[in-house]
Amino acid sequence: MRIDVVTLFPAIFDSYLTQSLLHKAIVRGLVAIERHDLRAWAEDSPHHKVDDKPFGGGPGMLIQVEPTVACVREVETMHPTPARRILLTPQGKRFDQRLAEDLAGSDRLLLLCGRYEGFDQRVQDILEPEEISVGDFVLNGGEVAAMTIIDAVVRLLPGVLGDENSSRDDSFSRGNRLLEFPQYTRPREFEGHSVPEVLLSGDHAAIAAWRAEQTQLRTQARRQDLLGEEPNG
Ligand code: 6GU
Repeated sequence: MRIDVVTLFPAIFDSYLTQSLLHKAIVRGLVAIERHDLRAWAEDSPHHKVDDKPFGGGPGMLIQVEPTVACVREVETMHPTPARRILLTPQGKRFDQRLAEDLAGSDRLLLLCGRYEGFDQRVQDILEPEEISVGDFVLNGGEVAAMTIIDAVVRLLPGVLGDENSSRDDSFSRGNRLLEFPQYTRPREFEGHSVPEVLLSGDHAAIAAWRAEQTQLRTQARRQDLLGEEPNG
């Protein structure tokens, strides 16, 4: 998969792309992630300004249509694979595991990160991106949302996770829309808190039954909304 990220703050991604799982996936050639600084497409060359005040008044600044459209068009020509265009905005469709699984099936994503009060509406009208939000709260910009999407999608790509920690049984994945059961490792006892006996019993059927029960109890207590949903939907 190739992921192009258009942003006013490419450096926000620096440490994220050079650590841990993401770094390994990039080094192994399973994903290529390219950042593009929108300011490089600014009309005004000394200041590289890409924002202006909203017509009709109101607080804040909007990202302008000309540099954004020029940038997206040029970035798309940098590679022959057609891109699925995504604009990160709190007005978008809510991101979830099902959408992550859907995006993981694409060969190329183009993520457009907004800042300030957002983009001139003509960016959406002309480029017709899918609009995605990562939740009902407001971030200072789309960069953290873009990293959220990249993180959720890349771990689903074939070969990124080893077999021993496959994403198949993750909470919210297609096969499993419930919360995960609690897990324990050594020591068996810490500050009076013991590991449940059943997990030390070696009785695999009893362990599986306990875990299934914990999954139900947790989901019931915390996320009743998940129990109403049909699996594999
Ligand atoms: Cl995608 N962007 C911003 N700025 N805020 C958000 C968001 C996106 N998703 C939730 N809040």
